[in-house]
Amino acid sequence: MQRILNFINGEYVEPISRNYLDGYNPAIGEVYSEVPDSDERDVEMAVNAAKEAFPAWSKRTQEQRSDILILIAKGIEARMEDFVAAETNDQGKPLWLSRVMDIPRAVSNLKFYATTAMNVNGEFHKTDENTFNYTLRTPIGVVGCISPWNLPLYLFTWKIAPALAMGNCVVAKPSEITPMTAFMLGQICKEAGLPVGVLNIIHGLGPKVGSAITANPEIKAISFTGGTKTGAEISRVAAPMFKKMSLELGGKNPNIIFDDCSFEKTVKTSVAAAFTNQGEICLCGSRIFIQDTIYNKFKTAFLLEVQKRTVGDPLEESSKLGAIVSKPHFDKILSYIQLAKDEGGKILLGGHAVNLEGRCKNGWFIAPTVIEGLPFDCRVNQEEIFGPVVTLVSFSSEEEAIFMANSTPFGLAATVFTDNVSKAHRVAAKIESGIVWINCWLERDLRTPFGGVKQSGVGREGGFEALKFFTEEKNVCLKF
Ligand code: TXE
Repeated sequence: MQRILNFINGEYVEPISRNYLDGYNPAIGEVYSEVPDSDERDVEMAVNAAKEAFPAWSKRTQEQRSDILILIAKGIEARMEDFVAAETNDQGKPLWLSRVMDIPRAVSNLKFYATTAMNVNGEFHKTDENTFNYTLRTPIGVVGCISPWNLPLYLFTWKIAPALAMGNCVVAKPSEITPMTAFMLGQICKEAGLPVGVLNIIHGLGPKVGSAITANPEIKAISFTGGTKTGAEISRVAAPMFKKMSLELGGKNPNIIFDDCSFEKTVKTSVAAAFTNQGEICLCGSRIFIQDTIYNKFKTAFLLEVQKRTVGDPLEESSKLGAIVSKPHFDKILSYIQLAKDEGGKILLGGHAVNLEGRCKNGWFIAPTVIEGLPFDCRVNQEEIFGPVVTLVSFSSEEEAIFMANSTPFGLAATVFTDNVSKAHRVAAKIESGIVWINCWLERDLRTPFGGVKQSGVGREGGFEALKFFTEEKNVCLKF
């Protein structure tokens, strides 16, 4: 049984409560780790360590801080296979996906922000011959980073890297469902020479530990990724305390397919957008809108392609879908499949749990599920399922497609498939989302602003957006 510990002031320590939560390996459906059941006392300890470390860390040169982030990135690379195995055992995703996406992206996040931070400049505004302004950009102080279970180390580093790069000290909480790789990161940071107290990693329940981070008056900014309901709860606490907040929340992303698309590529990309990571990516295209002129042709080709996405043991290279991250989430997804039937949908493929033999016989697996015949505004087409479940809806006009795409409370990402460039730009401009991919999906340039509108979030991560979020700006006006 692997015991996970908090990482506070450069040391691995037990939670003050000495209590632990069960950590599951979703592929086998069994407890395999113990997760600290921390509380506000542990958060207090972490905040004190961060406060202690802040003066020296914030006074380091940018180059010194960036060098350490690069060493942390190299430390992960040196233990790549350990991190890959840990991520898959914890989250349930296929090993090959941890190896090509999650862990390499965590390394890229650290390297990207280490180098981008070297290019952050102040601004200069000359008002007249005797008056000019310059801006000073300074770190905020102690900041809180709270991350979800779908892309554990990928999103954990996506938050802590810019925070650390800009000279802040961090109290970070990974999801209690997938704590393993964040736990391993502490040792890598220590070996990289990150000074004690600069990064503190606390494990435990959201409403207990996450809310203690949100409510702690010494923590001046919160960067959160997770569900929309949780984002609202964090705002309720942090807004009256005038904390800076970056909220990356849920999605219910439309995938609009016009009849003038490059058909084969559209089918393959749509399947990837639907089922990568078991559909547990907030950017997944779960509502597929197909122009009626090609609806049946696309449906046939799409179903054929989905059938190649075998569900299996995440450790098998042949498995395209792995396990669902937790039993509660497994049950939630199955409940939405039942709801789809109740709402009059037709299950074209999947629609059930998958029972594997051998090692994974007690694991939590769901078949990739394709549903048609549902109205665009029913609950299944309006609420985030966050699993391997997509719906097919036909449309006739561009206006109808845009209207249905924009019909949900979310606005995170969208994909549009057409070879008509003016149509692509016209539709992209009208879709209510923070990200639009045209003839592609999950193409990520880390310099671009990342985030959603409506109930998909507040603020943007990525590039200079994240570096600005984790700093304060002061304008100095000089007249002589
Ligand atoms: O979120 P939860 P989940 C969304 C995704 C889905 C959700 C999946 O679309 O909706 O995140 O992650 C902690 N105060 N995105 O179910 O439950 C909790 O312990 C403070 C969007 O885990 O909200 C965990 O560490 N913290 C995103 C974290 O919040 C609390 C990309 C998230 O948990 C808390 C990825 C509380 N009261 C997933 N309650 C994007 N838009 O980029 C829980 N937590």
